[in-house]
Amino acid sequence: MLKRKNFLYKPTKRRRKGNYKTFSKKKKFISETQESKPHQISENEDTEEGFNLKTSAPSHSHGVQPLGNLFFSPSFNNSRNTGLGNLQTLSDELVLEILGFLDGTHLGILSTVSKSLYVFCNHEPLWRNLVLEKSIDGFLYNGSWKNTYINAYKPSSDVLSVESMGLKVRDFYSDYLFQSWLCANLEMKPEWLERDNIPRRKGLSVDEFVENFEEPNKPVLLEGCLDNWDAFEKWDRDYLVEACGDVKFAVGPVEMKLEDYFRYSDQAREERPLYLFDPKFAEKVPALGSEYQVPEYFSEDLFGVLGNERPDYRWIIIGPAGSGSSFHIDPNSTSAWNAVIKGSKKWVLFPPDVVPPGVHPSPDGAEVACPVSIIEWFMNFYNATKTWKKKPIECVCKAGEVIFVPNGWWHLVINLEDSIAITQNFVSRRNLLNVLDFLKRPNANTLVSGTRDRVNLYDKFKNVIEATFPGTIDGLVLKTEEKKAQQKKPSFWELVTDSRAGAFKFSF
Ligand SMILES: O=C(O)CCC(=O)C(=O)O
Repeated sequence: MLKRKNFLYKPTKRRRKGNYKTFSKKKKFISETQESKPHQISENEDTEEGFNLKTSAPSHSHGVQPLGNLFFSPSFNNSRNTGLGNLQTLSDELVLEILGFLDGTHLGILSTVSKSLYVFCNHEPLWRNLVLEKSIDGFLYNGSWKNTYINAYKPSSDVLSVESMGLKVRDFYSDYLFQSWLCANLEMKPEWLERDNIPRRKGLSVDEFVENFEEPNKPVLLEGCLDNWDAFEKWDRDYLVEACGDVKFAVGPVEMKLEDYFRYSDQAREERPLYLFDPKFAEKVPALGSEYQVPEYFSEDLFGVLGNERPDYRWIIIGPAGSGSSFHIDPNSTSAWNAVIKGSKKWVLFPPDVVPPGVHPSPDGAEVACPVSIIEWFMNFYNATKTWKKKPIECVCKAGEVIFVPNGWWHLVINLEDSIAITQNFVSRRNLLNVLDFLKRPNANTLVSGTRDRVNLYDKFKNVIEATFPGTIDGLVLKTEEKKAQQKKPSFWELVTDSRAGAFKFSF
């Protein structure tokens, strides 16, 4: 099965920040008199905190309110607890984890037991998991994951059709479920898009790029690189659907026709929309591979010496607004470029020595815990960066622009509109030694990605490089050592200050 791009830090563990003070104000979120309005933020309303809901149809909240609102409720009754009985002591995450073991029929039946179980059993991610588990060959999205499941698998229970009407429950308070709903329905705040501190260059020479950006390992946004791409002129949804026909592409854990993917992405309102991210697109539809060219800055790609045995290196990326990639470092210590063909993407990048707030890599570097969704990271952690000395590099990369992502940099990307992009990861002489060091790590079998032969990749790559470009590795090692020695050598001024300090010492 094809997998989405494997990153150095695989975002496998997810967590939600517990307490959301900003949502505890009664006047914004509760309304006892308006049962049909679960939170007193209405569509497109600007709240005091400046949050805007998406204008298109929001997903179903089933009346869930943030926990803080309970303290303003006259009855002080949380139907979340009364309807769970003895299970009420379990956290929301644990309840959902347990419900995740049920099939569609049993989820449907359980949802009729109490108001609380109705809300939990209709939590869309449960139905999404059921659909994705069963639909390796794709699915036909139908307004919600639950409807999609019912239409595709027609589980044997009448209760399922009743529940798909989407009832609203009174007095149900849960931060976890509320935040899940909110993150699926929030627009990006304008202030999250304001900072634009990346260097932008047009018409840069390759030498200037290497000297000013690749060698010092710094990001840059390059304009005008796509001007001659057929893809830039031709690729839009209609063209791609026509060109790709029944070919299926990797979308999360399943494979889908483009037409079916767009049907999903047009309707989906969820925290983490499925992203089309396919490393074999050019083999599947050769025309796609020939309609773009690697920009001249990135033409050296030493992994090319491995031919078919090279790790995955190029992807077509398609996703709706709100889809994207949460914080990660790119695979195998490679650098990357990412070209936006349609739409636009917000980027936030941190240098290798700064772990982004809210992100917790495991000590061996194989996994990372981060917020459930990208919007959640912006809501809960983005502000923290304002007071940090080392500010992230940020930008909005628009259609026609290419961003250079240097190796080892943490980055997060969110699509601001429906987007189509191409990205490639590469090894040049500037990062060859980093890549070799990475492939040689003792836990290479868990860290190396995009290829089956993880353990032997180091030897294979090193041997072919030595045979193809004799002396290159030794030359680079020598250069690096000289650089280090140069950095260690005290400068003239340091020598002068030292000798003066010494002089003082002696004169005492
Ligand atoms: O979602 C995107 O376009 C960015 C993808 C990305 O971060 C990557 O390819 O490393």
